[in-house]
Amino acid sequence: MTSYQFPGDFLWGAATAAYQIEGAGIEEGRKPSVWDTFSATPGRVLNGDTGAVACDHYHRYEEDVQLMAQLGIKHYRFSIAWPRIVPDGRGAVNEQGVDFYKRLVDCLRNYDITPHATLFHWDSPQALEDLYGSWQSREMAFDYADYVTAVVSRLGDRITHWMTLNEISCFTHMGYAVDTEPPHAPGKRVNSVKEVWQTSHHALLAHGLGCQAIRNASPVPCSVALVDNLAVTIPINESPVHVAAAKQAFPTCGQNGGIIFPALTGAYSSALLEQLGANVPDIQEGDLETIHQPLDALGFNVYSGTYVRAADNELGYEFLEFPKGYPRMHMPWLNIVPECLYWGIRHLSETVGRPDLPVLITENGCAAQDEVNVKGEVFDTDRIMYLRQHLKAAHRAITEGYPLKGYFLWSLMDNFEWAWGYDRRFGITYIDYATQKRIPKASFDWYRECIQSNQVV
Ligand code: IFM
Repeated sequence: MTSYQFPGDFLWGAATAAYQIEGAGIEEGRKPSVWDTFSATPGRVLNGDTGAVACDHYHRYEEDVQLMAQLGIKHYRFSIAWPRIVPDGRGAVNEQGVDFYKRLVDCLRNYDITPHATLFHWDSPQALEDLYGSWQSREMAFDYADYVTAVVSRLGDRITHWMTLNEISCFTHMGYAVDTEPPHAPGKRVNSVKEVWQTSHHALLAHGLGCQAIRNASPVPCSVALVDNLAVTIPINESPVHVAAAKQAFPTCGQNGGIIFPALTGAYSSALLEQLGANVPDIQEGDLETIHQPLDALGFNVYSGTYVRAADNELGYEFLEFPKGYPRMHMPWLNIVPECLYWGIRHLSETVGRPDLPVLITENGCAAQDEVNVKGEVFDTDRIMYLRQHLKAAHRAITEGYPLKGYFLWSLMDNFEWAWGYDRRFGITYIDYATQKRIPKASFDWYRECIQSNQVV
Protein backbone atom coordinates (compact mmCIF):
# COMPACT_ATOMS: atom_id res chain seq x y z
CA MET A 1 0.00 0.00 0.00
CA THR A 2 1.40 3.45 -0.92
CA SER A 3 1.73 5.76 2.05
CA TYR A 4 1.53 9.46 1.30
CA GLN A 5 3.63 10.56 4.27
CA PHE A 6 5.08 14.12 4.20
CA PRO A 7 8.46 15.23 5.58
CA GLY A 8 8.51 16.12 9.27
CA ASP A 9 9.13 19.82 8.62
CA PHE A 10 6.37 20.25 6.01
CA LEU A 11 4.27 23.38 6.68
CA TRP A 12 0.51 22.85 6.86
CA GLY A 13 -1.57 26.00 6.58
CA ALA A 14 -4.68 27.73 5.30
CA ALA A 15 -5.14 31.02 3.46
CA THR A 16 -7.53 33.97 3.22
CA ALA A 17 -7.36 37.57 1.95
CA ALA A 18 -8.42 40.86 3.55
CA TYR A 19 -11.19 42.06 1.25
CA GLN A 20 -12.67 38.59 1.02
CA ILE A 21 -13.18 38.10 4.78
CA GLU A 22 -12.65 41.24 6.87
CA GLY A 23 -15.70 43.43 6.27
CA ALA A 24 -15.57 46.61 8.39
CA GLY A 25 -15.24 48.50 5.13
CA ILE A 26 -15.41 51.97 6.58
CA GLU A 27 -14.38 51.33 10.16
CA GLU A 28 -11.45 52.76 12.09
CA GLY A 29 -10.13 54.92 9.34
CA ARG A 30 -10.24 52.52 6.38
CA LYS A 31 -11.16 54.17 3.09
CA PRO A 32 -12.48 52.51 -0.09
CA SER A 33 -10.47 50.22 -2.29
CA VAL A 34 -11.14 49.68 -5.99
CA TRP A 35 -13.09 46.56 -4.99
CA ASP A 36 -15.47 48.62 -2.82
CA THR A 37 -16.18 50.84 -5.81
CA PHE A 38 -16.39 47.99 -8.30
CA SER A 39 -18.74 45.88 -6.19
CA ALA A 40 -20.97 48.89 -5.47
CA THR A 41 -21.40 49.39 -9.23
CA PRO A 42 -24.61 47.67 -10.40
CA GLY A 43 -24.01 44.69 -12.65
CA ARG A 44 -20.37 44.12 -11.77
CA VAL A 45 -20.68 41.49 -9.02
CA LEU A 46 -23.17 38.62 -8.99
CA ASN A 47 -26.29 39.42 -6.94
CA GLY A 48 -24.88 42.87 -6.14
CA ASP A 49 -22.74 41.37 -3.35
CA THR A 50 -19.99 43.50 -1.79
CA GLY A 51 -17.24 42.93 0.76
CA ALA A 52 -18.72 45.50 3.17
CA VAL A 53 -19.41 42.81 5.81
CA ALA A 54 -18.01 39.61 4.26
CA CYS A 55 -17.22 37.14 7.10
CA ASP A 56 -16.99 39.99 9.60
CA HIS A 57 -13.54 38.68 10.42
CA TYR A 58 -12.47 42.16 11.55
CA HIS A 59 -14.68 41.67 14.63
CA ARG A 60 -14.58 37.88 14.84
CA TYR A 61 -10.88 37.21 14.33
CA GLU A 62 -10.50 35.57 17.75
CA GLU A 63 -13.16 33.00 16.95
CA ASP A 64 -11.50 32.43 13.56
CA VAL A 65 -8.08 31.91 15.11
CA GLN A 66 -9.64 29.37 17.50
CA LEU A 67 -11.00 27.60 14.43
CA MET A 68 -7.46 27.47 13.00
CA ALA A 69 -6.21 25.97 16.27
CA GLN A 70 -8.98 23.37 16.11
CA LEU A 71 -7.88 22.56 12.56
CA GLY A 72 -4.31 22.09 13.73
CA ILE A 73 -2.60 24.43 11.25
CA LYS A 74 0.64 25.99 12.37
CA HIS A 75 0.77 28.50 9.49
CA TYR A 76 -1.78 31.05 8.36
CA ARG A 77 -1.60 33.17 5.22
CA PHE A 78 -3.70 36.35 5.25
CA SER A 79 -3.39 39.72 3.56
CA ILE A 80 -3.02 43.25 4.85
CA ALA A 81 -5.34 45.86 3.37
CA TRP A 82 -3.47 48.85 1.94
CA PRO A 83 -6.55 51.12 2.35
CA ARG A 84 -6.62 50.30 6.08
CA ILE A 85 -2.97 51.21 6.60
CA VAL A 86 -2.61 54.15 4.20
CA PRO A 87 -6.24 55.04 3.45
CA ASP A 88 -5.38 57.64 0.78
CA GLY A 89 -2.89 55.31 -0.85
CA ARG A 90 0.03 57.62 -0.05
CA GLY A 91 0.77 59.86 2.89
CA ALA A 92 -0.59 59.50 6.41
CA VAL A 93 -0.56 56.10 8.12
CA ASN A 94 -3.73 55.03 9.93
CA GLU A 95 -2.43 53.56 13.19
CA GLN A 96 -5.86 52.14 14.05
CA GLY A 97 -5.62 49.98 10.95
CA VAL A 98 -2.16 48.79 11.96
CA ASP A 99 -3.50 47.96 15.43
CA PHE A 100 -6.01 45.51 13.98
CA TYR A 101 -3.18 43.46 12.46
CA LYS A 102 -1.21 43.67 15.70
CA ARG A 103 -4.20 42.19 17.55
CA LEU A 104 -4.65 39.49 14.92
CA VAL A 105 -0.97 38.49 14.87
CA ASP A 106 -0.71 38.47 18.65
CA CYS A 107 -3.74 36.21 18.79
CA LEU A 108 -2.18 33.86 16.19
CA ARG A 109 1.02 33.73 18.18
CA ASN A 110 -0.91 32.84 21.35
CA TYR A 111 -2.01 29.71 19.52
CA ASP A 112 1.48 29.06 18.14
CA ILE A 113 0.40 29.82 14.56
CA THR A 114 2.99 31.53 12.36
CA PRO A 115 1.64 34.48 10.34
CA HIS A 116 2.47 34.74 6.63
CA ALA A 117 1.35 38.17 5.43
CA THR A 118 0.59 39.06 1.82
CA LEU A 119 1.05 42.80 1.40
CA PHE A 120 -1.31 43.18 -1.54
CA HIS A 121 -4.23 40.99 -2.51
CA TRP A 122 -6.02 43.23 -5.06
CA ASP A 123 -7.52 45.93 -2.82
CA SER A 124 -5.76 49.04 -4.22
CA PRO A 125 -6.76 52.30 -2.58
CA GLN A 126 -9.46 53.94 -4.70
CA ALA A 127 -7.71 57.26 -4.12
CA LEU A 128 -4.80 56.12 -6.30
CA GLU A 129 -7.10 54.87 -9.03
CA ASP A 130 -8.68 58.36 -9.03
CA LEU A 131 -5.31 60.10 -8.91
CA TYR A 132 -3.42 58.31 -11.67
CA GLY A 133 -5.23 55.10 -12.69
CA SER A 134 -3.35 52.98 -10.14
CA TRP A 135 -1.46 50.18 -11.98
CA GLN A 136 -1.52 52.18 -15.22
CA SER A 137 1.05 54.47 -13.67
CA ARG A 138 4.67 53.80 -12.63
CA GLU A 139 3.94 55.90 -9.55
CA MET A 140 1.92 53.00 -8.15
CA ALA A 141 5.08 50.92 -7.68
CA PHE A 142 6.71 53.65 -5.60
CA ASP A 143 3.58 54.31 -3.51
CA TYR A 144 3.32 50.56 -2.92
CA ALA A 145 6.91 50.44 -1.67
CA ASP A 146 6.20 53.30 0.77
CA TYR A 147 3.13 51.48 2.03
CA VAL A 148 5.25 48.34 2.49
CA THR A 149 7.79 50.30 4.51
CA ALA A 150 4.97 51.63 6.71
CA VAL A 151 3.70 48.10 7.35
CA VAL A 152 6.99 46.30 7.87
CA SER A 153 8.48 48.96 10.12
CA ARG A 154 5.41 48.64 12.37
CA LEU A 155 4.71 44.90 12.19
CA GLY A 156 8.15 43.50 11.42
CA ASP A 157 8.72 42.63 15.08
CA ARG A 158 5.74 40.26 14.88
CA ILE A 159 5.76 39.02 11.28
CA THR A 160 8.79 37.51 9.56
CA HIS A 161 7.18 35.84 6.54
CA TRP A 162 6.22 38.37 3.86
CA MET A 163 4.65 37.97 0.44
CA THR A 164 4.66 40.97 -1.87
CA LEU A 165 1.77 40.69 -4.33
CA ASN A 166 -0.88 38.10 -5.10
CA GLU A 167 -1.42 36.90 -8.69
CA ILE A 168 -0.23 39.86 -10.74
CA SER A 169 -2.05 38.85 -13.91
CA CYS A 170 -5.45 38.89 -12.17
CA PHE A 171 -5.42 42.43 -10.83
CA THR A 172 -3.71 43.81 -13.94
CA HIS A 173 -4.68 41.86 -17.06
CA MET A 174 -8.16 41.06 -15.73
CA GLY A 175 -8.65 44.52 -14.22
CA TYR A 176 -7.67 46.53 -17.30
CA ALA A 177 -8.71 44.57 -20.38
CA VAL A 178 -8.81 45.74 -23.98
CA ASP A 179 -11.63 44.01 -25.75
CA THR A 180 -13.81 42.51 -23.04
CA GLU A 181 -15.57 43.94 -20.00
CA PRO A 182 -12.95 43.36 -17.26
CA PRO A 183 -14.31 41.11 -14.49
CA HIS A 184 -11.91 42.53 -11.92
CA ALA A 185 -11.65 45.92 -10.27
CA PRO A 186 -11.12 48.61 -11.35
CA GLY A 187 -12.91 47.16 -14.38
CA LYS A 188 -11.43 49.63 -16.84
CA ARG A 189 -10.93 49.08 -20.56
CA VAL A 190 -7.64 50.41 -21.84
CA ASN A 191 -6.76 51.09 -25.46
CA SER A 192 -4.20 48.48 -26.35
CA VAL A 193 -2.63 45.19 -25.36
CA LYS A 194 0.58 47.14 -24.72
CA GLU A 195 -1.22 49.24 -22.10
CA VAL A 196 -2.40 46.06 -20.40
CA TRP A 197 1.16 44.74 -20.30
CA GLN A 198 2.28 48.08 -18.91
CA THR A 199 0.06 47.53 -15.86
CA SER A 200 1.66 44.15 -15.08
CA HIS A 201 5.12 45.60 -15.70
CA HIS A 202 4.37 48.25 -13.07
CA ALA A 203 3.20 45.52 -10.70
CA LEU A 204 6.47 43.64 -11.25
CA LEU A 205 8.34 46.82 -10.46
CA ALA A 206 6.25 47.14 -7.28
CA HIS A 207 7.26 43.59 -6.38
CA GLY A 208 10.96 44.42 -6.80
CA LEU A 209 10.76 47.69 -4.87
CA GLY A 210 8.59 45.95 -2.28
CA CYS A 211 11.24 43.25 -1.69
CA GLN A 212 13.83 45.98 -1.11
CA ALA A 213 11.48 47.88 1.20
CA ILE A 214 10.74 44.76 3.28
CA ARG A 215 14.41 43.96 3.74
CA ASN A 216 15.27 47.57 4.61
CA ALA A 217 12.43 48.00 7.08
CA SER A 218 12.43 44.63 8.82
CA PRO A 219 14.06 44.80 12.25
CA VAL A 220 14.96 41.08 12.04
CA PRO A 221 15.93 38.66 9.27
CA CYS A 222 12.81 37.71 7.35
CA SER A 223 11.59 35.64 4.42
CA VAL A 224 10.30 37.30 1.24
CA ALA A 225 8.21 35.68 -1.48
CA LEU A 226 6.15 36.51 -4.54
CA VAL A 227 2.81 34.73 -4.92
CA ASP A 228 1.75 33.81 -8.41
CA ASN A 229 -0.64 31.63 -10.33
CA LEU A 230 1.47 30.08 -13.05
CA ALA A 231 -0.32 28.75 -16.11
CA VAL A 232 0.52 25.07 -15.85
CA THR A 233 1.11 23.20 -19.08
CA ILE A 234 0.69 19.46 -18.56
CA PRO A 235 1.87 16.80 -21.00
CA ILE A 236 -1.03 14.69 -22.26
CA ASN A 237 1.07 11.76 -21.18
CA GLU A 238 4.54 11.61 -19.73
CA SER A 239 6.40 10.23 -22.69
CA PRO A 240 9.47 12.38 -23.44
CA VAL A 241 8.04 13.94 -26.58
CA HIS A 242 4.98 15.33 -24.78
CA VAL A 243 7.02 16.41 -21.75
CA ALA A 244 9.23 18.39 -24.13
CA ALA A 245 6.11 19.94 -25.72
CA ALA A 246 4.75 21.02 -22.31
CA LYS A 247 8.10 22.63 -21.49
CA GLN A 248 8.22 24.46 -24.80
CA ALA A 249 4.67 25.75 -24.36
CA PHE A 250 5.18 26.93 -20.77
CA PRO A 251 7.04 30.25 -21.38
CA THR A 252 4.61 31.32 -24.11
CA CYS A 253 1.78 31.68 -21.58
CA GLY A 254 1.50 35.31 -20.45
CA GLN A 255 1.52 34.60 -16.68
CA ASN A 256 4.69 32.57 -17.11
CA GLY A 257 6.84 34.31 -19.71
CA GLY A 258 5.66 37.78 -18.70
CA ILE A 259 5.56 37.51 -14.91
CA ILE A 260 7.36 34.50 -13.47
CA PHE A 261 10.29 34.71 -15.88
CA PRO A 262 11.14 38.39 -15.19
CA ALA A 263 10.68 37.91 -11.43
CA LEU A 264 12.76 34.73 -11.20
CA THR A 265 15.27 35.14 -14.01
CA GLY A 266 15.48 38.87 -14.70
CA ALA A 267 14.14 38.67 -18.26
CA TYR A 268 10.79 38.32 -20.02
CA SER A 269 10.84 35.05 -21.97
CA SER A 270 12.03 35.55 -25.54
CA ALA A 271 9.19 33.36 -26.86
CA LEU A 272 6.66 35.67 -25.23
CA LEU A 273 8.40 38.86 -26.40
CA GLU A 274 8.28 37.57 -29.95
CA GLN A 275 4.59 36.80 -29.57
CA LEU A 276 3.87 40.29 -28.15
CA GLY A 277 5.77 42.19 -30.85
CA ALA A 278 4.77 45.87 -30.65
CA ASN A 279 2.78 45.21 -27.49
CA VAL A 280 5.84 44.67 -25.29
CA PRO A 281 5.57 47.14 -22.40
CA ASP A 282 8.02 50.02 -22.01
CA ILE A 283 10.83 48.75 -19.81
CA GLN A 284 13.11 51.43 -18.39
CA GLU A 285 16.79 50.91 -17.80
CA GLY A 286 17.36 49.13 -14.49
CA ASP A 287 13.76 47.85 -14.20
CA LEU A 288 14.65 44.21 -14.77
CA GLU A 289 17.41 44.33 -12.15
CA THR A 290 14.95 45.83 -9.66
CA ILE A 291 12.32 43.22 -10.50
CA HIS A 292 14.75 40.33 -10.21
CA GLN A 293 15.24 40.38 -6.42
CA PRO A 294 16.55 37.44 -4.44
CA LEU A 295 13.60 35.52 -3.01
CA ASP A 296 13.36 33.09 -0.11
CA ALA A 297 10.44 31.23 -1.64
CA LEU A 298 7.93 31.31 -4.43
CA GLY A 299 4.26 31.15 -3.48
CA PHE A 300 2.46 29.05 -6.08
CA ASN A 301 -1.35 29.32 -6.27
CA VAL A 302 -2.66 26.34 -8.16
CA TYR A 303 -6.14 25.19 -9.09
CA SER A 304 -6.05 23.71 -12.58
CA GLY A 305 -3.95 23.35 -15.73
CA THR A 306 -3.99 22.86 -19.48
CA TYR A 307 -3.02 19.75 -21.42
CA VAL A 308 -0.43 20.05 -24.15
CA ARG A 309 0.84 17.54 -26.69
CA ALA A 310 3.59 17.40 -29.25
CA ALA A 311 2.32 18.38 -32.69
CA ASP A 312 3.48 18.38 -36.25
CA ASN A 313 3.16 22.16 -36.68
CA GLU A 314 5.50 25.19 -36.73
CA LEU A 315 5.63 25.34 -32.93
CA GLY A 316 6.04 21.63 -32.28
CA TYR A 317 3.26 21.59 -29.67
CA GLU A 318 -0.40 22.38 -29.25
CA PHE A 319 -2.70 23.29 -26.39
CA LEU A 320 -5.68 20.95 -26.02
CA GLU A 321 -9.24 22.08 -25.41
CA PHE A 322 -11.07 20.32 -22.59
CA PRO A 323 -13.69 17.95 -23.98
CA LYS A 324 -17.36 18.59 -23.26
CA GLY A 325 -18.23 16.93 -19.97
CA TYR A 326 -14.71 17.08 -18.54
CA PRO A 327 -15.11 16.99 -14.72
CA ARG A 328 -14.92 20.34 -13.05
CA MET A 329 -15.71 21.94 -9.70
CA HIS A 330 -18.13 24.85 -9.22
CA MET A 331 -16.38 27.44 -11.42
CA PRO A 332 -16.22 27.57 -15.22
CA TRP A 333 -12.41 27.41 -15.11
CA LEU A 334 -12.03 24.84 -12.36
CA ASN A 335 -11.32 21.72 -14.44
CA ILE A 336 -10.03 18.96 -12.19
CA VAL A 337 -6.43 18.34 -13.25
CA PRO A 338 -4.64 17.36 -10.03
CA GLU A 339 -1.25 16.83 -11.68
CA CYS A 340 -1.14 20.62 -12.26
CA LEU A 341 0.39 20.93 -8.80
CA TYR A 342 3.22 18.53 -9.62
CA TRP A 343 3.87 19.95 -13.09
CA GLY A 344 3.86 23.55 -11.91
CA ILE A 345 6.62 22.78 -9.42
CA ARG A 346 8.55 20.70 -11.94
CA HIS A 347 8.36 23.55 -14.50
CA LEU A 348 9.73 26.01 -11.93
CA SER A 349 12.76 23.77 -11.50
CA GLU A 350 13.31 22.53 -15.03
CA THR A 351 11.68 25.05 -17.37
CA VAL A 352 12.24 28.31 -15.51
CA GLY A 353 15.56 26.94 -14.24
CA ARG A 354 15.12 27.68 -10.53
CA PRO A 355 15.52 24.28 -8.81
CA ASP A 356 17.11 26.16 -5.90
CA LEU A 357 13.97 28.10 -4.99
CA PRO A 358 11.76 26.68 -2.21
CA VAL A 359 8.12 26.52 -3.24
CA LEU A 360 5.07 26.97 -1.05
CA ILE A 361 1.63 26.11 -2.36
CA THR A 362 0.05 29.34 -1.17
CA GLU A 363 -3.43 28.46 -2.49
CA ASN A 364 -5.13 25.26 -3.58
CA GLY A 365 -8.79 24.45 -3.17
CA CYS A 366 -12.11 24.53 -4.95
CA ALA A 367 -15.64 25.85 -4.99
CA ALA A 368 -18.39 23.29 -4.40
CA GLN A 369 -22.17 23.51 -4.13
CA ASP A 370 -22.22 23.01 -0.37
CA GLU A 371 -25.45 22.55 1.52
CA VAL A 372 -26.15 22.28 5.23
CA ASN A 373 -28.15 19.10 5.90
CA VAL A 374 -30.92 18.65 8.47
CA LYS A 375 -28.35 17.71 11.08
CA GLY A 376 -26.52 20.96 10.45
CA GLU A 377 -23.56 19.28 8.70
CA VAL A 378 -21.91 19.88 5.31
CA PHE A 379 -20.69 16.73 3.53
CA ASP A 380 -18.40 18.14 0.86
CA THR A 381 -16.98 14.83 -0.29
CA ASP A 382 -16.43 16.39 -3.74
CA ARG A 383 -14.02 18.93 -2.19
CA ILE A 384 -12.25 16.15 -0.28
CA MET A 385 -11.83 14.24 -3.54
CA TYR A 386 -10.35 17.34 -5.23
CA LEU A 387 -8.00 18.16 -2.35
CA ARG A 388 -6.86 14.59 -1.80
CA GLN A 389 -5.77 14.22 -5.43
CA HIS A 390 -3.84 17.51 -5.28
CA LEU A 391 -2.07 16.50 -2.08
CA LYS A 392 -1.03 13.24 -3.74
CA ALA A 393 0.48 15.31 -6.54
CA ALA A 394 2.29 17.39 -3.89
CA HIS A 395 3.62 14.20 -2.37
CA ARG A 396 4.89 13.07 -5.77
CA ALA A 397 6.76 16.36 -6.23
CA ILE A 398 8.49 15.94 -2.87
CA THR A 399 9.27 12.28 -3.48
CA GLU A 400 10.97 13.19 -6.76
CA GLY A 401 13.12 15.77 -4.99
CA TYR A 402 11.45 19.06 -5.97
CA PRO A 403 11.70 21.75 -3.27
CA LEU A 404 8.09 21.89 -2.07
CA LYS A 405 8.04 23.04 1.55
CA GLY A 406 4.44 23.76 2.50
CA TYR A 407 0.77 23.91 1.60
CA PHE A 408 -1.87 26.55 2.37
CA LEU A 409 -5.39 25.40 1.63
CA TRP A 410 -7.71 27.94 0.00
CA SER A 411 -9.67 28.68 1.96
CA LEU A 412 -10.08 28.52 5.71
CA MET A 413 -13.68 29.66 5.25
CA ASP A 414 -16.20 30.60 2.57
CA ASN A 415 -15.74 34.21 1.54
CA PHE A 416 -16.37 36.96 -1.01
CA GLU A 417 -15.31 35.32 -4.28
CA TRP A 418 -14.78 38.57 -6.25
CA ALA A 419 -17.10 38.92 -9.26
CA TRP A 420 -18.97 35.79 -8.08
CA GLY A 421 -19.76 37.35 -4.70
CA TYR A 422 -20.92 34.90 -2.04
CA ASP A 423 -22.37 32.51 -4.60
CA ARG A 424 -19.20 30.40 -4.83
CA ARG A 425 -17.94 28.71 -1.67
CA PHE A 426 -14.25 27.79 -1.45
CA GLY A 427 -14.07 27.26 2.31
CA ILE A 428 -13.55 24.18 4.44
CA THR A 429 -15.68 26.10 6.94
CA TYR A 430 -19.20 27.00 5.89
CA ILE A 431 -20.27 30.57 6.61
CA ASP A 432 -23.95 31.20 7.20
CA TYR A 433 -23.84 34.83 6.09
CA ALA A 434 -27.19 35.65 7.75
CA THR A 435 -25.96 34.70 11.22
CA GLN A 436 -22.17 34.63 10.65
CA LYS A 437 -22.17 31.14 12.14
CA ARG A 438 -19.07 29.09 11.25
CA ILE A 439 -19.76 25.41 10.46
CA PRO A 440 -16.70 23.22 9.81
CA LYS A 441 -17.38 21.04 6.76
CA ALA A 442 -16.38 17.38 6.32
CA SER A 443 -13.30 18.63 4.44
CA PHE A 444 -12.25 20.50 7.61
CA ASP A 445 -12.17 17.22 9.55
CA TRP A 446 -10.41 15.47 6.67
CA TYR A 447 -7.72 18.18 6.50
CA ARG A 448 -7.26 18.08 10.29
CA GLU A 449 -6.56 14.34 10.03
CA CYS A 450 -4.05 14.90 7.23
CA ILE A 451 -2.24 17.47 9.36
CA GLN A 452 -2.32 15.34 12.50
CA SER A 453 -0.94 12.27 10.76
CA ASN A 454 1.26 14.30 8.36
CA GLN A 455 -0.02 12.34 5.37
CA VAL A 456 -2.84 12.21 2.85
CA VAL A 457 -5.74 10.31 4.39
O1 IFM B 1 -10.49 33.61 -4.21
C1 IFM B 1 -9.41 33.63 -5.08
C2 IFM B 1 -8.20 34.28 -4.43
O2 IFM B 1 -8.48 35.56 -3.99
C3 IFM B 1 -7.07 34.36 -5.42
N1 IFM B 1 -6.81 33.08 -6.02
C4 IFM B 1 -7.92 32.32 -6.55
C5 IFM B 1 -9.03 32.24 -5.51
C6 IFM B 1 -10.22 31.43 -6.07
O3 IFM B 1 -10.73 32.04 -7.21
